[in-house]
Amino acid sequence: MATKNHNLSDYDITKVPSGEGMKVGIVVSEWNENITGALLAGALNTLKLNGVKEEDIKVMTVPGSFELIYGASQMVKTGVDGVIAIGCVIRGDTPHDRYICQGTTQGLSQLNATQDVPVIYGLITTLDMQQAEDRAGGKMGNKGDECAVTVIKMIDFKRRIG
Ligand code: DLZ
Repeated sequence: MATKNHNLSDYDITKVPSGEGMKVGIVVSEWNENITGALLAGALNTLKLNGVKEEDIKVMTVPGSFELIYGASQMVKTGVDGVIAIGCVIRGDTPHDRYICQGTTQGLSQLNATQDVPVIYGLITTLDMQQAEDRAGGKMGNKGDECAVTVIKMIDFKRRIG
């Protein structure tokens, strides 16, 4: 469970398989770009730190988090071994944000369960901008780092399971 002021993105680098030879697609939402840009930077940094080569990473942007579903569904067809979907939905004055979160979460879940490559959930859903900043390189870590470690582990899982 998430706890206050704890870096949620800490990981043991010795437990992460080498990412060498892995091809990773990243789909990034342009909404709340200050946050999604920081998440992307974290993901890229951690992928490279764990052996994924720059030329094996494909980054595409989509307008908003809701478009991550279509973006990820197209990205999986490009020959990548795994996809990270990055977005940030911040609570607004109407319930609109909740529909975006639900729709995006369901869409990405469905893709993850039905496609041949793993789709990693890099959507942060927060009550305000401060909470988003805390999770995009702030005191709670960087969700992008966590997604990078997760995609490497899931690609490795697929390779091991055969
Ligand atoms: C419309 C909208 C709103 C209100 N808020 C966000 C948000 O906080 N984060 C985000 O990624 N996207 C938001 N969007 C845009 C939708 O995701 C989507 O792009 C539009 O509804 C068009 O399909």
